[in-house]
Amino acid sequence: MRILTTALTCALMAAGTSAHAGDGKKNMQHKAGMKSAHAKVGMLMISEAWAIPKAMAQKNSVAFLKIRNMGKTADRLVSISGKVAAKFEIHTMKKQNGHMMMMKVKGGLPIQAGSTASLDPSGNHIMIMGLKKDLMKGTYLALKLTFAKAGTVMVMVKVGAPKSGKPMNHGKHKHH
Ligand SMILES: [Cu+2]
Repeated sequence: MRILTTALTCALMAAGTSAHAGDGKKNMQHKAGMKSAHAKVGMLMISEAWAIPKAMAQKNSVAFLKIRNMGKTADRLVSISGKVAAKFEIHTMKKQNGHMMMMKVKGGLPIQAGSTASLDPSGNHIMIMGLKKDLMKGTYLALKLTFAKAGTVMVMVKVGAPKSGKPMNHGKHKHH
């Protein structure tokens, strides 16, 4: 129920701002002070953005989010950038020789029309590589997502697992 409520709130907020946007292609992001872990760009709705807390010394972390495509055409998440780390990659997990391996998604992550691409601890994720600061629980980090068609949008990613999130140890997976 929590997910539905969040989506609904987000839809209402987006609807509220669209009247003032003028340019339909402009990103309708929330003011930085609002610290909302969701955003909208074009027909894409980003929600439930969160990252695993890590100390800078641990070098890497992982972020998750959901992208809902309310449009009639498919899009792709092609790149991610941000100030907290040197590099960001879209990864997927595959079982190889009995081990879970992470691999870079080449050519971007597809987001089919009318569906939701879910990045969660069981599969696809945003790999945050080369941390430049600690990711402390309860803080937010800004990520810029670039889509092939919808363009770019900033999303505030909450550090710390959401209540519904299962605990996991991502660090134990073999990298590439
Ligand atoms: Cu990864």
